[in-house]
Amino acid sequence: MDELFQQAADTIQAANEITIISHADADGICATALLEEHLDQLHKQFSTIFLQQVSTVGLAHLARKTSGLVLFVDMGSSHLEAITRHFPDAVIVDHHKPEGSTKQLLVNPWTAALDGTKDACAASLAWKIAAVHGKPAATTALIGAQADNQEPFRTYNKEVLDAAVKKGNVTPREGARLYGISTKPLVPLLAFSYDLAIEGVTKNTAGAKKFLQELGISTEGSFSDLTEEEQQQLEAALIEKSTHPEPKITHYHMPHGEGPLKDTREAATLLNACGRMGQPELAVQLLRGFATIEQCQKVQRQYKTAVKEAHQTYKEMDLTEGKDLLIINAKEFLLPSIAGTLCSVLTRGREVPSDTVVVCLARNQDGTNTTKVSSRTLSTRKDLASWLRKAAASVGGEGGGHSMAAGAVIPTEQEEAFVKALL
Ligand SMILES: [Mn+2]
Repeated sequence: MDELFQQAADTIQAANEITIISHADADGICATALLEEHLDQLHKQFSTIFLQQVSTVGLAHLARKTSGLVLFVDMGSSHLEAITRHFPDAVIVDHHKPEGSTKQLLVNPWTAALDGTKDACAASLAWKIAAVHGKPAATTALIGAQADNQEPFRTYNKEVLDAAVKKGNVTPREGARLYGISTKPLVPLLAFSYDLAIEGVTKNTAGAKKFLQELGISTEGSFSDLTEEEQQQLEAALIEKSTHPEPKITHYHMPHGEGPLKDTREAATLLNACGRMGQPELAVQLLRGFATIEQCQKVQRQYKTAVKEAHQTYKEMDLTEGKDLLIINAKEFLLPSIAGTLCSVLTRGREVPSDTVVVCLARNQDGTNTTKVSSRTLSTRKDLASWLRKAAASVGGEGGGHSMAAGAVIPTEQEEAFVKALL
């Protein structure tokens, strides 16, 4: 791998014009922040395009808009042939399992007999590349690894962790499986850390309050307001009462951060919300110190509202009903990242019969002229993955997934033909 990092760093250094094409999730955002910072230090001209998903038809469209060196980040390994065909000058920095082969530079742990789900994420790979000629921020890479659930950290992720700890920018601390330790007041922290699963405390704010009172701990304020002794006492009590098989986790505290940027998990959640809301660039700016936490938290609240609104207004969208089937074409009125959530909410709710397949089409707003298709069902009668794959292929798109949750990407001008193919 060291040679790959070196080659990637040298290729970047030699390039005049660079386009980053990255995945709009927390890991892609962290990797992009590291690479953008690196490119700025090298005084390179660059632009960044974020995608919610990668597809052959989307890549063909993007190829017409890019020139110079194209850096694929946190994506691309599943579309090596299309990248080879459409992008003569590309470097792929990705940790997903490669499909097919490419003559272009592929920085991917799987090619070095490493496990891309554990040894490295896109952010830790980007960190390694940036570290060839510079000193990138290890905390940013660690947030990416946390976002992709790569714990326990090993290989390149461990290298990132060690670098952050050595600099005093991260303090690992074993404790209870609490979520929201740096942002939530104590009572909701206990009540809404669902994973702990404590009878009478989880999902029960009155119970959580009582639990604290019985320990003699103030119910006001937050976890960080407690003395070290109180923190230990509280966590020990929670671990003892928890019914989770692994009630302990390691919290990665970032002492120099603010609010959600004090904890790697909370940081990852914030970045993901910005990505889903179509604002991954803002999240990159936050990591690079050019945007505020308040700006990102506002987007996070908008995301929650958008899901609620989609549920309230879906009936006003273009609906097609078939046998045990509801197709919603939201067009540009719904963010594609919310479409899947809407399908889940509807199949789990009472508005549609329990064996209905819900399909939602929403247009990608990433300049690829594609439409994202999401589908969910609670019924086992139909294999959604093969059904969508076939329908998508018939209109020049591609699809796949699982039998009860699947997705597809199609050219936007084929929406009508695609809906017909589903009926
Ligand atoms: Mn990733």
